[in-house]
Amino acid sequence: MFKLGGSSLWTLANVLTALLLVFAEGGRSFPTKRQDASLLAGVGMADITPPIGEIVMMGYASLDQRANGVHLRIRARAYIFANPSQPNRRVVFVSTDTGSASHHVRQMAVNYLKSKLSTADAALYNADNVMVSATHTHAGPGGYNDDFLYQVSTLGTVPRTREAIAQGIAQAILEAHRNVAPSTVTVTSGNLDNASINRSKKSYLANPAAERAKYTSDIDQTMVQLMIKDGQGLKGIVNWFAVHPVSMNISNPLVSGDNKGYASYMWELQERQKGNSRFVAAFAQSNGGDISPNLEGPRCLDTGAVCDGDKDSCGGNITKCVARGPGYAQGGDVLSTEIIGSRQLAKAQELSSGSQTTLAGGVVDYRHAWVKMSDLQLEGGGPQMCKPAMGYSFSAGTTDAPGPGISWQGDNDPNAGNKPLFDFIRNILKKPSAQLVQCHAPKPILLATGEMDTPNPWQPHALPIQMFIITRKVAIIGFPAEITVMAGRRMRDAIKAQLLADNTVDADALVVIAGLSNTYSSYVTTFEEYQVQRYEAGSTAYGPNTLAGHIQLFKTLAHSFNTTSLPNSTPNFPVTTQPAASSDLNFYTPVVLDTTPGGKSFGSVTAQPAATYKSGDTVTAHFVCAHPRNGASTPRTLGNVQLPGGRLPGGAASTYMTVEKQLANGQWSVVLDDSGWDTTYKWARVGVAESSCTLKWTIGKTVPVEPGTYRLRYFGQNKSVIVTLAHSGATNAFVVSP
Ligand SMILES: *[C@@H]1O[C@H](CO)[C@@H](O)[C@H](O)[C@H]1NC(C)=O
Ligand SMILES: *[C@@H]1O[C@H](CO)[C@@H](O)[C@H](O)[C@H]1NC(C)=O
Ligand SMILES: *[C@@H]1O[C@H](CO)[C@@H](O)[C@H](O)[C@H]1NC(C)=O
Ligand SMILES: *[C@@H]1O[C@H](CO)[C@@H](O)[C@H](O)[C@H]1NC(C)=O
Ligand SMILES: *[C@@H]1O[C@H](CO)[C@@H](O)[C@H](O)[C@H]1NC(C)=O
Ligand SMILES: CC(=O)N[C@H]1CO[C@H](CO)[C@@H](O)[C@@H]1O
Repeated sequence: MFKLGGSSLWTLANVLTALLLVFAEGGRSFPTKRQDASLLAGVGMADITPPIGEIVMMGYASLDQRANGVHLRIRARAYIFANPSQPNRRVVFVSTDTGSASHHVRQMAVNYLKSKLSTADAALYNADNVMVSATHTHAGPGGYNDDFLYQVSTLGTVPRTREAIAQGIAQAILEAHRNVAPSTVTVTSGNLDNASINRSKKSYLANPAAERAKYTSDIDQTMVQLMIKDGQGLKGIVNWFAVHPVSMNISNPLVSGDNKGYASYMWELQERQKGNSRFVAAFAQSNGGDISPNLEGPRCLDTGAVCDGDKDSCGGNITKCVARGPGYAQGGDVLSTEIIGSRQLAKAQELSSGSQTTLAGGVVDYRHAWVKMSDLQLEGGGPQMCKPAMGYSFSAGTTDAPGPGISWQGDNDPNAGNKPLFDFIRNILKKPSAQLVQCHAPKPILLATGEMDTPNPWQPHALPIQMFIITRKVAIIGFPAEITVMAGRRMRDAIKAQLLADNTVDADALVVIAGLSNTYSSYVTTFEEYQVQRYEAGSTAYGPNTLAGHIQLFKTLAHSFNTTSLPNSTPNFPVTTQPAASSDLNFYTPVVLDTTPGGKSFGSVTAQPAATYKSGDTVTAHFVCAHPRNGASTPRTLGNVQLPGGRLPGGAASTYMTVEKQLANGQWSVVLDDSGWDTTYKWARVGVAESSCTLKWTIGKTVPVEPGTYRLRYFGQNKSVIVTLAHSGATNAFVVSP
């Protein structure tokens, strides 16, 4: 979800301020194909956690929600597939724990990757065969988006965020590249109950009754899973299920992969505990545009009553109406994340032990094109797409995180004159042209993004569209937006029909939508849902026919698997070039100086843990610390402690904290870092340049712990005008009993 959040007028004022500021393997050989191998496959994973410390999270677009700590480190998970008869024709699927994807970041990742490979191997990868799909967690730091509307919601671009994500993607692909080997790749699907609800039922009900009658539910329960095995056992899985990772709410300040990140973490942890350290499990996004994990539905914050269904408000106030997750009463959003993550994990593991279709024979292939959306004309003399624009209800948000209450979902009366203030501010930015207003009707335009190109385009004019086929059994659509359940079903059906008509796939083939791939262009609803103008429709960028346009484009792409080449540029398929990278502009003040309270040094402990704990308890300690944007600690700077296998236990390149166990010889050994579910690191600014950090460890929550003597350690880097220095601090030792 993306909305003008927090206090929306302030956000609009912010946009204005922002604008004012602006104006002032060739030849590689493989072992001979084994009897059970069906494809070549490789898997890899890497940390992508960007700098934290006052960086706005991408997703809720609330300037108040800053990344000020780490719960679960975010990751890129990469998978390479090829047919053994064409080992150099590869497809690379990458799922990232990010709010959205960026074509600029993907290009940077491909460039990093190529720089690490031989010329022959570098030729195997390019942006055309690499698909990067965001899980859509709302708990990842922003600063990487391609277009200004999304950039401004996170206070601009942060070059180090882009680099961290791009380098992590490249690292994950590199790891996968190195272990590409004959494997048995299978696919299976099933239905997951009780992990999602539809948050825009009124929109869904606008779809034709005959169409709705084909389905049992207003959610998409389909879970599709690829599984990769070889002689050594389970190597990886890629799972697609449609649900928003908004279990962690708009107040959460800690980096997290949310429910999908939790599912990945838990399965990978279980395999590591069995000694299978190479296993990578992606829980990727699909057609979850209108799907919430907050199963208890929208309730009034003050009374707990069910909200009024028409406007999702409490007596007219939408800000009070917030959906509750299943853990609301017992454990807040962390428990809700665990519940929704565990349900996805349980179904995924059930699928992994059920019957499978083996992917063998048939080609593994890809298609990619850049198309200029507003030049696209529907076939048969149909209407043309609109330049992008966002509607009033875009600012209403959803019941997962409502807006400020100036607009509401379902605001589709352009003549009501109900927002004189909005219109006033909007018109300072850009009064929408009459043509734009007409094209988007009945959407009342809040932001004429398609007519705003300063300092960068506010929304994309051109979109990357991409498709993979993996044998005759699986097709993957790299969809550059969030798509609703019914819109996604129409898309899948249309693509399947095209692929079947071309005899490109078998009748039992599965077509998967990989949501939020390669860039971000907000939402896509059906034409009928668009008329209702709830949040998702108000955020459907290219007008009422946006879905029809995408279906036409992807059908053309699908058909090109049969004709071997893409058509030349025409109004029906307006191919264009990749847009230039946008300028790196941001409104963050740099960290200039870190200071400590009188008499204290960096790393001194201001609140010690207790002397003894039992498994299940939470250990807490407070430290005098420095701004986390200066950096964490790497294994190299960790000092005189033993690291398991020479690297951090969570596999990340750096950490803000460790849990250490005392060995018989008195030395300390790292058992946990900041990357897992059992630890949290949280920073807070004190006064002007002082900082306080809180470290927590819930003993044995997911990683079993032996009784013994332990300590918590904090790591940071303090900055003066000229130099940044690493420092650390440790708590007193404490005893953990069973
Ligand atoms: C709506 O509810 C929010 C949250 O409880 C509150 O802050 C705000 O004042 C309310 N607005 C009106 C107009 O009552
Ligand atoms: C769904 O989950 C809730 C708890 O979140 C539980 O109370 C309910 O029984 C579950 N329903 C089904 C059908 O499993
Ligand atoms: C988010 O969840 C936490 C508990 O996990 C709660 O304290 C907080 O009030 C919630 N925020 C909102 C906006 O609901
Ligand atoms: C295209 O489809 C036709 C009809 O099924 C088939 O005969 C032909 O081989 C396909 N061409 C390609 C290039 O796949
Ligand atoms: C950073 O902290 C270290 C350790 O406390 C201290 O020796 C050093 O002087 C500090 N550097 C600056 C620039 O404040
Ligand atoms: C058909 C269906 O799944 N309907 C559900 C839609 O979501 C609401 C909660 O918002 C449920 O009560 C319905 O059962």
